Amino acid sequence: MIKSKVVMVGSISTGKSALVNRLLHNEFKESVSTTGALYFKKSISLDNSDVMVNIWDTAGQERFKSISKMYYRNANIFILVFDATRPETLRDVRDWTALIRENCIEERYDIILTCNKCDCEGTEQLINEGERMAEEFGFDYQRTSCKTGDGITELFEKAARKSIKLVQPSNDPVKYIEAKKVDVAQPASKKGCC
Ligand SMILES: Nc1nc2c(ncn2[C@@H]2O[C@H](COP(=O)(O)OP(=O)(O)O)[C@@H](O)[C@H]2O)c(=O)[nH]1
Ligand SMILES: [Mg+2]
Repeated sequence: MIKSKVVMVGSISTGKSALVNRLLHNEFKESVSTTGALYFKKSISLDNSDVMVNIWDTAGQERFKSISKMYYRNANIFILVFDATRPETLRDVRDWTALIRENCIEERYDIILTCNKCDCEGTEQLINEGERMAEEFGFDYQRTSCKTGDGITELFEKAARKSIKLVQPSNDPVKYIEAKKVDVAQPASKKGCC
């Protein structure tokens, strides 16, 4: 079975934990506190295959946009969430994108920009702005509401489908070996000069 590491990122209170909660328990709570377990597993069935997604949620450290390096390591999919009721969270998407790029130089990853809280009133404009930003960056775009459940299945199925493309075990073994060689060579050559 294909395994994929899916990381929830985005500014605080955008609904990252609520999205995970919807996926796992199909429920919505007005106040969820993100403490305790931050790592979840779920098997997602697609037409021809099952994908085991390992979902990493953050617990408040996203407030400082400094999530631990272990979140980025071997990450395949980033679900980058903004809140359709708060424009600043869409502006933050640029910072999150830069952070992902800096931290995932060697990973093969993909990003799904997720516009959450689409059930709220007056969100049309931000929903559209989000779509334009997704086009600008070349990301997939998904609207969601944890309150109504809209878009949640689509979001995680998208993540699973993208994972298959990224993590095919025998995708390109030669490239994989070359990538490993580069990994080992860099620190060794640094050692040599100092
Ligand atoms: N109306 C509405 N509220 C939401 C939605 N998703 C999350 N919330 C609320 O937004 C707040 C923050 O959600 P949370 O999952 O803790 O955000 P996180 O900090 O990104 O993990 C909570 O009060 C949620 O109930 C949504 O789709 N619609
Ligand atoms: Mg949370």
